[in-house]
Amino acid sequence: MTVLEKFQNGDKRALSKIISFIENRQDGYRELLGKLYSKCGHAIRIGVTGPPGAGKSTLVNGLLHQFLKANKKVGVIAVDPSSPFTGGALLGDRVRMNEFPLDGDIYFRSMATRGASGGLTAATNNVLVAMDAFGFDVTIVETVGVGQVELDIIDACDTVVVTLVPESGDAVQAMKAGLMEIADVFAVNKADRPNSDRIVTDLRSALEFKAHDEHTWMIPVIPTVAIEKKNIEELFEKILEHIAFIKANGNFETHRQLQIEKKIIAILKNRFEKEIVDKLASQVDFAQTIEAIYKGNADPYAVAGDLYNEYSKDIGS
Ligand SMILES: Nc1nc2c(ncn2[C@@H]2O[C@H](COP(=O)(O)OP(=O)(O)OP(=O)(O)O)[C@@H](O)[C@H]2O)c(=O)[nH]1
Ligand SMILES: [Mg+2]
Repeated sequence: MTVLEKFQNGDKRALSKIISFIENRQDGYRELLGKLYSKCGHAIRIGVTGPPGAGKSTLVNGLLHQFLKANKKVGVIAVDPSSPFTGGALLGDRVRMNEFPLDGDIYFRSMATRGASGGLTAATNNVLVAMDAFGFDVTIVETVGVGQVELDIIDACDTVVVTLVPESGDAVQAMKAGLMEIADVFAVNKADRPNSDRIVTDLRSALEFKAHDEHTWMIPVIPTVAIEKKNIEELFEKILEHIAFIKANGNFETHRQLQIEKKIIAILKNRFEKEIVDKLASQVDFAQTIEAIYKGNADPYAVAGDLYNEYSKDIGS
């Protein structure tokens, strides 16, 4: 049996191999992804983001138990934040792996991003496609909400859970960080800590102020204590409610279609960029050009303009 056949038979080791193959962009990965694309579209995508150590993994763990109870198969991706503060993705995975049997309905994968530059959004999306095609009902992506890349990853999800803690500050800070725009559900975790009521009330009243009517999803704010599995069921239900809400009002479909458009553009950009860079590197003597610009005999706009004109002629032919 080929790896793909094993994958289609539900072999998780084959899934892991296929994910590595895609992640490493081995020869033929595009064709493979093409095949997988035609088999996906079934799994819902949940993003869980928030500051380092907010309790995202613990929350995800709690949600997994809820999904298992509902007889759902779940694939989880932990996007390693490459952060010197946490560096905990591997250990985290190990702990959770022990809790959920390898042959069960839960599958974990962490994205090897340490030291990697760029391409993380595409790689994560591709892994989501592989998990979807494998037959998971739900996929969950955990990221540390820091930069644009993480925001892009989260943007591909149907429902985004933003995790905050009592120490995260107030609603104004959440607004400044753009969290109001990306959150579909707020979890204020570590609600066992002092002053957790304050941020909950604060967020709720800030959200009330946002323009809304009966067609708007009202972002719920749920205090949780992930280590004690407190309010996890409520969080789980809000996630399902949000999915049902966007499916009913058409936003689910619109958002998915927008993701497809973004994907096509990303593939094109990637291929053009690579082609152009390769061509320039083989044909242009940059040293001479740089020297000329440095000496004031040319300017970078004119040089880039000439190169652009020359190359776009080629594309048109
Ligand atoms: N007091 C308290 N501690 C919690 C709670 N939830 C999680 N923790 C603890 O907070 C620490 C971080 O939890 P994680 O679930 O690893 O947090 P994370 O957000 O996934 O962390 P990174 O992935 O490293 O950013 C662990 O020591 C947890 O046991 C909670 O509700 N209350
Ligand atoms: Mg974590």
